[in-house]
Amino acid sequence: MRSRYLGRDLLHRWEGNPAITVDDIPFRANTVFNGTPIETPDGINLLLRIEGQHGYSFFALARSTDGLHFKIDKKPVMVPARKGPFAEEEIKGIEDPRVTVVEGTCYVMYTAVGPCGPRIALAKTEDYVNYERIAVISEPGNKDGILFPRKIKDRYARLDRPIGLGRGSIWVSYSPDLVHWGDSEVVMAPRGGYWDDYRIGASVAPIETEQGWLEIYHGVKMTSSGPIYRTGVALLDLDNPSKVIKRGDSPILSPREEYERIGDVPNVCFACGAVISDHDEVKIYYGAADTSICVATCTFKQLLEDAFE
Ligand code: BMA
Repeated sequence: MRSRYLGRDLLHRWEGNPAITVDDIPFRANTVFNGTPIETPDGINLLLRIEGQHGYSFFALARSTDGLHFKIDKKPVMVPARKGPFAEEEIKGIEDPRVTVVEGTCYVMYTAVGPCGPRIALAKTEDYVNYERIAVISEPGNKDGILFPRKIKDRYARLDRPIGLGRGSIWVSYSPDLVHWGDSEVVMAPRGGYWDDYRIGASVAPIETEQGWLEIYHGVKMTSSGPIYRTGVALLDLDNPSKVIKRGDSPILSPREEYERIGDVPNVCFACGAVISDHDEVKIYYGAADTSICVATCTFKQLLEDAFE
């Protein structure tokens, strides 16, 4: 069937994009990107990845009542540990936070960049300002760790992206206590010839639906002028997420606008979280060109149905 979205994106870009740029940051910084939403009784906060002028990344908090217009706290909320057991692991910064609330606790999985490369780490917060580190939970060479919003068969579950043979695939792992992880299985690999043929990783915490876990992921295509990061969807089995029920052929968002094409890393739309309103409107937050944070929307029905056309 000929897709209704041929030649354009399923997601609708917010007219006010980019929602947050470095000009909105109330302290010196190089750039801001890859923010993850946290729903609060007062609205939607974003935990932002900020790259300082020194070159490494840390997190700041942006607050909003409408999920579109944000005000950023005057000081960063989480910076790389400089003493204690996490210091060595975060020596080159902390990146790409993803928030999931599980059984009422707000967890942040993030990338800790240490001397041997990126590892997945886990922290939790009660007030979005103070973060308690729990553990580093992967070996080096892993990124894009995201917790599922509930246990699966009595165990916590996460998606992540170990780099095997230089090509990252999405994997699932399980844990009884959030610290010890195992029973890892591959979920999806890059697809030769497609928009996601070089590398893929989970982007948004899996969304539970009656049909399965809806996963919004990123896929990379390598070109002669570098990678292109796009966003797509897959549906995973509720009891066994390593089983892919279906996977969208086409991306739902591709870099097209100037703010997605031009920046520190060109041609990047890198989602890090989504919020679904009571009216079934989905807001997806994504980093554009590693230089700003943008918002794109669609209806839940579009994500579940049209995205797989
Ligand atoms: C990925 C991550 C993201 C980044 C993206 C595009 O590997 O490191 O933080 O936005 O590359 O540069």
